[in-house]
Amino acid sequence: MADDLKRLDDLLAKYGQQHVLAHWGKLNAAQQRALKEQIGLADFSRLDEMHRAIAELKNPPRRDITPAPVVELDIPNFPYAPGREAAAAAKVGEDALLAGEVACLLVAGGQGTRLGFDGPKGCYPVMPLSGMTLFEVFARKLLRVGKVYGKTPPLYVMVSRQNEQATRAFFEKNKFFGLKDADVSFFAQGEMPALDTDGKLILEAPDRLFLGPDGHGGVLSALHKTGMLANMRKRGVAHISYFQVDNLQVPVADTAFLGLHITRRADVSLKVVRKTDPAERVGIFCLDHGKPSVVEYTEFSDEQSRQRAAGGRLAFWAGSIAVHAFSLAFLESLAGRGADLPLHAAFKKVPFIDATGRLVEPASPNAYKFERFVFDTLPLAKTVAALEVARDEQFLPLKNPDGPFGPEGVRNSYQRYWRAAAKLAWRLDPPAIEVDPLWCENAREFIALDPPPPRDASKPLRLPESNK
Ligand code: UD2
Repeated sequence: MADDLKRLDDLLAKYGQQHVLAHWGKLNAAQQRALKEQIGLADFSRLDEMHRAIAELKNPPRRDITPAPVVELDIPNFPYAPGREAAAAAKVGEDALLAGEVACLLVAGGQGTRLGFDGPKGCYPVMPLSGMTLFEVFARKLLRVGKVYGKTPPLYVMVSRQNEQATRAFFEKNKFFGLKDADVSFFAQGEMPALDTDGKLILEAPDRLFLGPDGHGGVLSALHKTGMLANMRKRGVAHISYFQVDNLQVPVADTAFLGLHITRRADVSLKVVRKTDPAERVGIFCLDHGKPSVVEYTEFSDEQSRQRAAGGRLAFWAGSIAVHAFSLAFLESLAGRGADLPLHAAFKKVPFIDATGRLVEPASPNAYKFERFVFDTLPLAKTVAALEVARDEQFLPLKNPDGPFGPEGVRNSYQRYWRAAAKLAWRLDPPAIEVDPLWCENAREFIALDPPPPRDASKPLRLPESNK
């Protein structure tokens, strides 16, 4: 072991990280092996990239931002109508679904720290009357696509080391919510270490470096490394519908959006909602040095956020809701180049062990964590298409323990939307409402389905009533 120790020490010395071995003498053989393995797997060449990301956080690069073109809503009032170009392309999206060319990609590797829920966020019982979980909602949305188009798109779920087991077990326990298990694939994203303010790697235990999920942008290398891109290609997939685990109202395979993406021959497409409050904290779709980009709100000055265009609306109004379509060929070409998306640093609280080996929970941020963002694919694309969608129809993320994006806030907004549909269809206002995602996707479809009025409109309403 003495040789081993010398070799590790030499390697770490090259990068100024010898403190990683500070507790070596107190470790048993198994712990020493574990730490040695972690060090062996660590890609120290990334330290330069991490330092660059910290430098960019402290001194953001100069941006040259201008508004970007978006296909806007045709009818901006409830129950809304998508932009004409997208509506006209919906048939192309339907054909892609009929041909089995679409896969759904759900990113669910985040730690959901803000929500404070003990378990993967997708296991959260979010629906107002049934308590259905987010994962089941998405599964039922997929089953609906299968019912309408004859083919259920395969589902690829990105998980992380922290939640992979719990996520798989939840799907298995629930028999994949009616999906075929062969149509559901889980794959784990990569991890990144954290650095303290002296540039030292953080140890979370005497025998373990801290490692956290590498951000939703880790999806690119994870799809490649785990063989999922090849798996998609083998299945005949050409287009990928990407969404986040927190968005209750997201359509999993929107034909107008997919149609626009395909007819424009876009590499990446995205959905945006209209920002009305300049201070809203969402990434903005814009051109940066002429290239389509999503720029975090933190990189906008107050003046830019408030800038008005002709007609008085916000110049930078297009808030990204983190819903994308990707062409498989584009993701394959990025993976083939071997280049990862850029790293972003964030200054966070990261528990660490002190010189005595005791775990310290810091009261304020103490270290840099690193993530990649999936929207950094935009500037790499030859063509990008952006579609405006109605906020209450398609964007309802569960993020926090309370407030508008907490469970109660989300259930209230959900019910406000569907009660508006009931009012339009029947002139009735049920006290509470839940709509089975397998039955109906949005208020326009609800009205087209022309369901019979409820037997008793004074009671909470679960639709369709035939479900009971
Ligand atoms: C993201 C966007 C924001 C807006 C918002 C919409 C960023 C930096 N910001 O904010 O502009 O579009 O979403 O809801 O993206 N995830 C992983 N692995 C990870 C980290 C996250 O799979 O390592 C997943 C996570 O499970 C979730 C999604 O990515 O489904 C979003 O993660 P988040 O909650 O960190 O994003 P947020 O709210 O900061």
